[in-house]
Parts: sequence; structure tokens; C-alpha cells
Amino acid sequence: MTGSILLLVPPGWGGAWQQPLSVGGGKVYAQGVDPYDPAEIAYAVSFRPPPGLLATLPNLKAVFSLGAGVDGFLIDPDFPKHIPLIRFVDMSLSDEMAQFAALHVLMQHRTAPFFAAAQAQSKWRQRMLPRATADTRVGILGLGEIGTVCAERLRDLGFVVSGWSRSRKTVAGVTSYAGAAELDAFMAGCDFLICVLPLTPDTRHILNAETFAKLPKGAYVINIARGGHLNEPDLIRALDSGHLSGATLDVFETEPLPESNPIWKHPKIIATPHIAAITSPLAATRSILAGIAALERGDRPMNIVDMGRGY
Ligand code: NDP
Ligand code: OXD
Repeated sequence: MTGSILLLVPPGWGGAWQQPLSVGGGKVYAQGVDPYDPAEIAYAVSFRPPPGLLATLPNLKAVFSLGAGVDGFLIDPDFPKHIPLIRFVDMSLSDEMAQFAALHVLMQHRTAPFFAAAQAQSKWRQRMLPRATADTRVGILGLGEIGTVCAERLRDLGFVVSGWSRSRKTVAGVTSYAGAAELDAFMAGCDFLICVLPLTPDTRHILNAETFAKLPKGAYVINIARGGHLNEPDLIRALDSGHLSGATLDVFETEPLPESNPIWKHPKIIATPHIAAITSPLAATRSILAGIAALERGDRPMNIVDMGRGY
């Protein structure tokens, strides 16, 4: 490898990454821990780099995202846009996301909270599913790498599945809606709505009062994409009015979610700390080193972000 790698991760994360990345043969510096010469850095690896820092590396050849989402890079006004930004795409990540989505759909569909409450009172309360699986519609906002795996998994569980994306998709057994013109029709057919969109100027606050109003009464919302997709006060109002039956939120506008945020204590919200999927250091290292090898051969690495689209 020509040049070194700079790891820009929160304090304490470096240990998991430095050793696996050094297998590539280059030096790996953890920013904030190891002293480094900016001119020596050829590759940067991060999730949410400190704004302005990447612009201080004069010989940077590529930036690797430890996540699938790259909004944490593109909010930096000084991000060096002429350099390839390569995102993490891997079945290990898609699998975990699909598992999380299926878990939260199934918990509500099988009315897990009802049975937990009955057990808490030592009550034997049998009841049927409120709605047959084959009559339950799950919609995926963002039918990309992760959304497609979520859709296939939920389809295989017997749900009626649809997806919305910018371009039309062909996924067996999944109805594809495309573009802004088909958003209302898509929303109208979602008993469960799962957001797996990238966060871009076009998708910011896409989960808002207006879009919630297009969902059927009693719909359940799952946001596993980014906190910036959701207008939090609009969600609380839609839950409190009874229009939505509940929500699972894994991502938040402010992370960590402040203790004072009412979301923590809302009876209709399940909140988890951005753990729907966690990047595996082994899998990500494999893909970063493969990307570096491709660049050094003069080839185009996979999963380069389209700067025009922002994902
Ligand atoms: P992809 O880029 O593969 O897929 C994005 C999908 O969204 C595509 O289908 C794309 O349409 C669609 N899309 C984007 N913009 C629009 C728009 N304006 N209108 C309609 N559709 C749009 O991303 P991934 O599936 O790999 O990842 C999705 C997101 O999941 C990440 O950006 C990240 O934020 C989040 N994530 C969260 C994790 C967590 O732990 N909570 C873990 C991993 C990811 P088209 O295909 O037509 O371009
Ligand atoms: C990602 C994430 O974008 O973990 O991969 O949020």
C-alpha cells in the first residue's frame, strides 16, 4: 500500500479497527491518539469525521465510510468532493437491518405488548391475531441494498410487501412504487412503514404530519435510517391523536438521544440506540482493503457514492 490510513473514529473505537486495517501493510493512525503527518495520509476511514479535517490532508486519495449512510461526510462543507467516497455495503449489515425490521414488525403484528401485559398480571389471555398476516401490508421507504433485503425477508414471512424508491425496481413478490408521483399511493397501502432511505436534502423530514396523514389509521412506523428523516414533534402528535398506533425509532436527530427527550418515555414508542445494525470490523476491513487494492491497481472500487445524488 502506498501511503497510510487515518482512522477518524470516536475515542475508544480505534482498538477494534487499527489492527485489522494494518493487515493491508500500511501504517494506521488513530486521529486524536497517534501523531501523524497529514501529507502521509492516503486513505481516511470514518463514519462522522470532524468537519474540516479531511480537507487538511493534501495527499488524500479516497475516503471510506464505516457505514452505509454517508450523510455524516456530506454535511461537512469542506468535504473534498473530487475524491472518491466509498460506502460500506455488505450482506452482514443488510441481514442485521432486515432482522431488526422483521423483529419490530412481528412484535406488533403478534401483539407482544398485549401478552407481556397479561403475563405481568398472571393472566391467561388467549386471543387471535388482530389481522391475518396475508392481509398485513408492509411498505419499505428506500428499496436499495438494505431495503431490498428487508422486503424479501418480510415477504418470506407472509406479509404483503411494497417498496418506494427513486427508480422502478423488480423484486419478486414486492410491488415497486417509484418517484414523488407515486409516494401517496405507496403510503396509502402501508400498515407498517419502514424507513431505510439515505438522508439527503430530498429525504430530510420525509416522515412528517403530511406523510403520516396519508398512512391508514393505526399504521406503525419504523425508522432505522436516520433521525433527520423524521419530524419528531409531528410523530408525537400523530401518535397522541391515535392516527398512528406506534413507532420504533433506532435513529434520532440528536444522538445520543438526550435524557430529557420525551421520546424515551412515550408509551407508544420503542427507542433503541442506533443498533439496528452495527458494522462488523472484520467485514468492513475486508471491503476497505479490497477498495484500496482496486484503487492502487487503477481500477474503480465498488460502492462509490454519487456526489450529485448524495448517496
Ligand atoms: P442504498 O443507496 O442502497 O438505497 C437507498 C434507496 O433509497 C434506493 O432505493 C434509492 O432509490 C432510494 N432513494 C434515495 N433517495 C430517494 C428519493 N429522493 N426518492 C425516492 N427514493 C429514494 O442505501 P442502503 O440501503 O445501503 O442504506 C440505506 C440507509 O440505511 C443508509 O443511508 C443509512 O442511513 C441507513 N442505515 C442505518 C443503520 C442503522 O443501524 N440504523 C445501519 C445501516 C444503514 P434508487 O435505488 O432508485 O436510487
Ligand atoms: C450505517 C449506520 O449507515 O450504521 O451503516 O448507521
